[in-house]
Amino acid sequence: MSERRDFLKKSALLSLGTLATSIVSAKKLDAIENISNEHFLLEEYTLPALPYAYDALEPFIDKQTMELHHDKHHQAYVTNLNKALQTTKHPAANSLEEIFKNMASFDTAVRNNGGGHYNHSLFWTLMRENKDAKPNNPDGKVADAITASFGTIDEFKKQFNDAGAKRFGSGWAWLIVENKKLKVTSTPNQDNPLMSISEVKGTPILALDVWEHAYYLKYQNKRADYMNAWWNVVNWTKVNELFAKAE
Ligand code: MN3
Repeated sequence: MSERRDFLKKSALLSLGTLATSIVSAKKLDAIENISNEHFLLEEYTLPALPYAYDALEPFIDKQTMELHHDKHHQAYVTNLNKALQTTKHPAANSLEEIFKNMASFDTAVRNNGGGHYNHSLFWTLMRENKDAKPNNPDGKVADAITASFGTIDEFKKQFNDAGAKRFGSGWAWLIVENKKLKVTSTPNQDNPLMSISEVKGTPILALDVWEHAYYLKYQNKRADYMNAWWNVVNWTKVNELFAKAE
């Protein structure tokens, strides 16, 4: 039993007040535990499967990087998030969205690993195979919105690449929707624009991981080369889906 469940069970027992614990039947204990489960038991987060094979993003993002990035790095965020939440008693701890809205009242482990889990889960879905290196420009409504906000697609890409390049150390570049407007921004570490503590807030519709673990095996210190290559595998269908929901 987790510490949290144990704590809740003890609280439930205490709330019975005058009833001595010795006369609470096993059946009642079960009932108390079920109530606790229903209302308080936190979700265990799990690693989502990649929506494609590890080598699907070749030659732009290599198989070994994808294996390590997904199976080791993302898995570690999931494991450590579950661990950190076991001892968290905050009433908003039941969903990542609620946690992000109340980010300042959670500890660093929840912030880093909750962000890590959310950001990577989103990131995998924002890429797709493009083995023949076909031109992969934005299409649909998001293309119109990008042109309206940034002038041209190239200007948008330039601003996005700048956001990634100028993020010192580890972090993410983002395209977000805020008050029906598109904005490019970046965050440090595993922060994201949904977090209350984020300098620029909004709903992410495109995300790029610029941590060294995302590119170092293939691109070494050349983050700009990785970012340029990444545009080939952006899943604009998914970006359009997120844009439609965020508008
Ligand atoms: Mn990463």
